[in-house]
Formats: sequence, structure tokens, C-alpha cells
Amino acid sequence: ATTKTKIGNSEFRNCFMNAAGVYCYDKNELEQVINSAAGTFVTKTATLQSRSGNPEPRYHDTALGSINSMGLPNLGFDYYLDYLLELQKTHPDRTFFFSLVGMSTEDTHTLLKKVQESDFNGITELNLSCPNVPGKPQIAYDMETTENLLTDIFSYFKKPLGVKLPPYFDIVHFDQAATVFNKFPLTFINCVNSIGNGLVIEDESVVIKPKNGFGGIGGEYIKPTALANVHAFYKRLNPSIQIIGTGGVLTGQDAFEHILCGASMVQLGTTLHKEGPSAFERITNELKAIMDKKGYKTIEDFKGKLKYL
Ligand code: RRO
Repeated sequence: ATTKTKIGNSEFRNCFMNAAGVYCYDKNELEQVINSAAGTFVTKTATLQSRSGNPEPRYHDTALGSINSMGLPNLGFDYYLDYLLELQKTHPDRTFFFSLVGMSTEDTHTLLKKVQESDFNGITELNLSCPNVPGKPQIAYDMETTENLLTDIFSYFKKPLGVKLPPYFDIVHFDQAATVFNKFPLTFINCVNSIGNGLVIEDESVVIKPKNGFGGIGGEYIKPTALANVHAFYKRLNPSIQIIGTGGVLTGQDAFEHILCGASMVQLGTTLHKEGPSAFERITNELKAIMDKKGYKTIEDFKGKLKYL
């Protein structure tokens, strides 16, 4: 079996990649993903200026997943763009993802106009779902703000663009969000970012310092929510908008389920953080073994084909 895939017009040797925020802070981490079995990488979400993020400790692993309140630490837009432009020369056969968001609407437009005017020929992921910057709400929970933002963006942005979404928890919200996204020429949506503002307690105490312990939840805890979001949007979106599935992927079986729900690409966050880039080879081999056993030769053979009772 092969796990190759396509997003927009770009082909990838494998449908697995990192989730933004994990193994993507600097060139050293990104190179480790390039040199693993992953199909590609996405950068840490970049802002116009570099940021040091929230006070530590700000990431904590638990038996069933993770909690983080990193607060968008990143090396700044220019660092990642320069590296991506360098990789276009050294790896002309590959396509990489650039994650971005502004600290204000104005900054977001400045960033996307810089991408539009640059030679970057990869795929841009606009992060509409960071739960961890004190005072800044998760943008995609506000449908009107999201529609107005995308209207303005697509007036000038002509390169492949997708959005990273927070999990939604109500059927009405799936309907409302899909109605908005279907108005735009998005290349993909990515479901889901961490479940925002959870609270992990150990030994009578919170485990991370920012926001008195509140942070985004990832890992095993969130797979049913992630699968529901992937499938809800798969059923509602124009077929031209592809879906990247993220959340609760520990094994090849988890990835198989994301693809069955409609995912064309699958990202590893908490699992990659816990296990390191060798997780890509393990999970790829596990997915291939499931496909071989079922007689599926490509992911198209089962993508979106979830059975109902
Ligand atoms: O940096 C973070 O705190 C962070 C971001 Br931008 C995000 O999108 N999701 C997350 O769990 N953490």
C-alpha cells in the first residue's frame, strides 16, 4: 500500500506531517521532520515580530495527552520565510506549509500580503484557533469576524491557503462554520487545534504556570472530538476544500479513522512531542499494515467512506 496524498496541486510522499507547534520552532527541529518519514512539515505559527511566549512551565504531558499554554512563542515571520525560500532551492521537489497569524487583523493582512508578494510557492495555513494568548479569543469561534477576515484576505491573496480551526461542539456551529468556509476558495481546513482552556491537576496543583493552569488539551483525550469535526466538515464542505485531520493520533488505527472521516492529510502533535520524529515511521507502517489487511492500495480507497448504522 502507499500512503501518498495530494493537497491542492501538491503531491506528498506520505500523508503524515507534524501539527503546527510541535517540532517546528526552528531549523534544527524542522530539519528533523524533513529527515523523518513525514510527507512534509508546517512551521510554528509565525507572527510579524518574534515572541518569547508565556512563562514556563507551559507544556505538560499526561498519561492520556497533553496540556499547553505556550503563548505563541516563535522566531518571527522573516526567519521562517527565509528558511522556506532556502528549502525551495535545496528541495525543489517538495512542498512545505507556512503557519501564520497576526496579533491583530492588521498584522494578519501584513503577513499574508508579504507571503503573496514573496517567491514562496508552498501552502499557507492561517491559524484561527490559538487558545493561549491572554485577552485574545479563538478567532474562528466568531463566525462574523471569520467571514469578514476571509473576505478581505481573498481580495488580494491568490496562493494556496487553508485555515486551522478550533474544535466545534454543536451541530448548528458546524452548519454555520461550513456555510462561511464554502464562500471562499480555501485549499483546506485543518481540524482540530487543541481543545481550548482545559485544566489538568496533579497533587492538588495545576501543572502549567500561565492562566492559572488553563491550557489547550491534545492527545488521546481529543480523538472523538477531532474525528467528529473532520467528518462534520467533510459532509458539509465543497469537495474542492480538502481536510487535514489532527487530534488524538497515537497509532495507525487512529490515522485510518481520520481518513475514513474524510482527512486527506493527518498531523501528529502530542504523539510527536512525546515520541519524537521516529513516530512518523511507526505510525506509517501501522497504517500500511491495516491497508494491506483490508486490501486498500491508496488512501482514496477508503477516504470519507465511514459506514453508518
Ligand atoms: O502557542 C500556543 O500556545 C498554541 C497555539 Br499558537 C495554538 O494554535 N495551539 C496551541 O495549542 N498552542
